[in-house]
Amino acid sequence: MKPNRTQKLWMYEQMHTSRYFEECIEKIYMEGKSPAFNMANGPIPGEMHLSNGQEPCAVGVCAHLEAGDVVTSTHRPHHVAIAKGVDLDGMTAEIFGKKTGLSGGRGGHMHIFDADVNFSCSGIIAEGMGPAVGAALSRQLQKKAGVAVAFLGEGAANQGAFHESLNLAAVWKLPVIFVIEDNAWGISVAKSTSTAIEHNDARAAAYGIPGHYIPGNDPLAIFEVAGEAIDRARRGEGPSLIEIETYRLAGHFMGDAEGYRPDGEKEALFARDPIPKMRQHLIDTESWTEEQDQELVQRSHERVDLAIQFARDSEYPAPEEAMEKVFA
Ligand SMILES: Cc1ncc(C[n+]2csc(CCOP(=O)(O)OP(=O)(O)O)c2C)c(N)n1
Repeated sequence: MKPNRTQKLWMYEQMHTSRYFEECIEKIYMEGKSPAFNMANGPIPGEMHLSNGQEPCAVGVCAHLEAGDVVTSTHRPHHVAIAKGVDLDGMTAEIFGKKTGLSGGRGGHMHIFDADVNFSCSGIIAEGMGPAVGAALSRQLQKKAGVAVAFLGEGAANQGAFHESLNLAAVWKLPVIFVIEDNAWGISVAKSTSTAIEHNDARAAAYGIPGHYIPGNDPLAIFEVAGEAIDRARRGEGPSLIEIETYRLAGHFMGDAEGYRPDGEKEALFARDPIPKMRQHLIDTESWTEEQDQELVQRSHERVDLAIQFARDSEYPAPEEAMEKVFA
């Protein structure tokens, strides 16, 4: 099923929102971190993993999801959270460690939880797969509508949790979709040195479930394949595995010198930036005008600017609250 105009514009706007959000976070993250780079300093403490370049994976999949569907994401979660409809003010405040954050400022950027739209993520790689399988099982047992989607990186596909989750989901025919964002690098480790096969969709056969590989970091192709897999899960026909070729335009984390990248890789990736490509597609197929484009971009930027202002203006939690809401 191909996306209609409304769905294309929704995907394009979420991609812009996510990209601009990360451009702002990138700048703010560096505040207070010089002359000596200390992760603890500045308005955004801790590690920061940007997802710019990977927006197509998030929008192509989440375009098919409702608030009641479950999504688990990774340590690189912003694009997926935005596409799933996570509260942007609460997410931004969480990244800033503020009291108004979705987890009261305790989780930071790798631990965004929004129960209203059933979104969670984790700094432990492949960790979201078990909870996604559990959410799918609860929907099956309670005969409730809804699917679960677990996003993971290609590095995480070599974790034990990956294989255990696929097996259980396949045996019990659970309504869950596993989406691997293959950005070619697990920190500085190339996929070719960590994984014996070229594409992880081949692993689906070992569990008797459909596997799909989507080249080109193309939101339209992702929309089509994800739509089929999600419909299949909604019909009660069980899980699917999708691997998407995508690109991380930034380092693994902020502060990464990226010395492992071959010469010219970064330039080549920027030349294939999916956002201008989507814009050109809209011009070619949807009579998209410059004026409409500016309006959409401005709207997405205003939304982000407001969320950042909200986060900056919010209070930090009081030190005496540190032991509240934690297991002690
Ligand atoms: C269980 C576990 N082992 C190791 C790490 C350290 N670690 C953080 S990110 C990462 C690489 C992840 O690569 P990938 O899954 O491809 O995701 P990407 O960073 O490319 O988005 C590793 C090994 C971790 N967070 N969790």
